[in-house]
Amino acid sequence: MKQYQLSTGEKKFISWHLLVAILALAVGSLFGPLQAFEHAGWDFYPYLKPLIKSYYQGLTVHGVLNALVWTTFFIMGFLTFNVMFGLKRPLKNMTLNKVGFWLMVVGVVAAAIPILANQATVLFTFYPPLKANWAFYLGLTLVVVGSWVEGWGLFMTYIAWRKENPNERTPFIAFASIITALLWQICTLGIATEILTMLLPWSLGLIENVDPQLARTYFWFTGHPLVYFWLLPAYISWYAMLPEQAGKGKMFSDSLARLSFWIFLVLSTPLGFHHQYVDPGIPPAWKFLHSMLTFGVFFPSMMTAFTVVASLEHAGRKNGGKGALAWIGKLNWSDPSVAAQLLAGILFFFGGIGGLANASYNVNLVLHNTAFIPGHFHLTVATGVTLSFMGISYWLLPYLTGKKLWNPKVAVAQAWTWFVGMIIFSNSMHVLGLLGAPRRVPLGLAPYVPAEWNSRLFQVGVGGAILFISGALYLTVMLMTALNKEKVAEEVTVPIAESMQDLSHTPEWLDRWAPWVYGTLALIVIVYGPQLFDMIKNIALTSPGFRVW
Ligand code: HAS
Ligand code: CU
Repeated sequence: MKQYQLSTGEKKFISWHLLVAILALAVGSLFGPLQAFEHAGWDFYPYLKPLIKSYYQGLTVHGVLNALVWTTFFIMGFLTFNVMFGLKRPLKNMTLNKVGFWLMVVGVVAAAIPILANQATVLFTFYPPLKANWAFYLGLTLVVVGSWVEGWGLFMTYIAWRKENPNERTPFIAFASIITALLWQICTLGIATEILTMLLPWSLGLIENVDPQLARTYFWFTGHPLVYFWLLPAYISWYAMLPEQAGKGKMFSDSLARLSFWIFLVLSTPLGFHHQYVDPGIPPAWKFLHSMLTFGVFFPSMMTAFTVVASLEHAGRKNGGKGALAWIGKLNWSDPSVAAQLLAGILFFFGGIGGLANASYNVNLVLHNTAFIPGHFHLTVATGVTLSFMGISYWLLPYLTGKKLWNPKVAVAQAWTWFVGMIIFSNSMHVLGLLGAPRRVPLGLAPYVPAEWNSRLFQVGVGGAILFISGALYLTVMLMTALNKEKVAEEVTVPIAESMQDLSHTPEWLDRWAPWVYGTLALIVIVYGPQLFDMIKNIALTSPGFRVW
């Protein structure tokens, strides 16, 4: 059966998202190895002085471009693709989505200028009282607003589809994409409030001081669900695309997949205090409640691990795989898209386990603000998510451009070098954290480094070097594919792993929005409301801004 086709204009629109995403990754990931090298004692920052003034400016570029820009642009492009392809219809209002996209682009440029001018060296969490130039906050706001507008475009498209198809189950990739976009709309209210009521007026000189504790609370209202906004698009691909690519496998359970997305919607936002266990202004009882909910949000990931591995096993056995684990060898490891996503999933597993350590109220006191945390998030966002997105782009770019993927063997090598480099890098970061090494510190300059850190700091540098090679390979493959004169023989088939059961087995309540959305809002009000009310009522605008760089 012939697949639904996107128009040339629609493909171009999605390609633009990819272009901005990959440009951000190209610049942002340049600084990762620089930081790793600094830790190993090979400090290149002094040579960059005319351009980049400090380690912290480099770290800000790295965090903002990689964690915020690369992810958000890739995700909005991928979700838009999923909605159109999944629902087999064009966007309801393409102009609206284009407006959203260009707002995001203007925002990125507005934020980039002060960062590059060393006027916003405040890292990707931009905690006050560190004070950046107003253009930085305005730029971030525009990125968020632009992503909202694109999200509205997706909701309108879904509603239009629903009217045309009142009794059909929403196709999974569109269903999961709409939930992801909705999660984003709800959770970004925190950061929007933080910037619009405090940081922007403060940076413009309209108010003199800020309340850092309240600002951090707003930030983490968004900051934690942000990690699921990154993760869920990768999960969409793992659930509904990867099994097909890995060997014509089917999705083990459509119902489990849908249920896990609903649980993510309900549980992602009301647990931001697990980033604030050491903050003095929040009573322990609330922190404890958020820690319990954090253990709750662990379950949909376990469901995902189970469902995806079962679907992959189906693929492996179809390919002739036998034994308890030997089927793994029969997956299509030679397909770079498959290799990248499988390796991403394997490392993500360990990132998830580290997350449980972080989430434990008392263990967190040992780990917080140590190198363990960047160790954790390089397995999650920088591998589980980023390596998966790289894997997706290995079929998506040829699909969008009609150009053949340039040298798939190099792309496979890219996935493996990322995997190996990240094991070395993140393992040594985790251990360094346990040994007490702080995060966000140019450790190469620190006079207090004990001897037992040295071998680990060296490994951080080695991991960084391998990751640098991997990043360069990725960019080469993308660039050479975009320039490739060789066209794909016929339209690239979009990998879709159908459910093993007929969709009529999926209970109808899993396709009903109201209970889940109301439940989500209610839970947020219950576990954030009282504390936020208290903090806003007692707002203490006491801290002036600091520029420590
Ligand atoms: Fe986290 C800090 C707790 C998941 C990202 N996290 C961070 C920060 C970032 C981040 C960026 O409770 C630092 C922020 C900052 O700058 O301060 N995190 C958790 C927990 C989870 C978790 C409990 N984190 C993520 C994800 C992220 C991410 C996902 C990005 C995408 N994290 C914390 C806590 C902190 C924290 C505390 C604060 C620490 C502090 O003190 O500052 C869980 O949701 C994880 C659940 C995951 C699993 C794994 C399931 C495994 C799967 C793999 C399947 C395998 C496949 C492959 C497909 C249970 C699904 C098969 C292959 C074959 C070959 C067969
Ligand atoms: Cu979190």
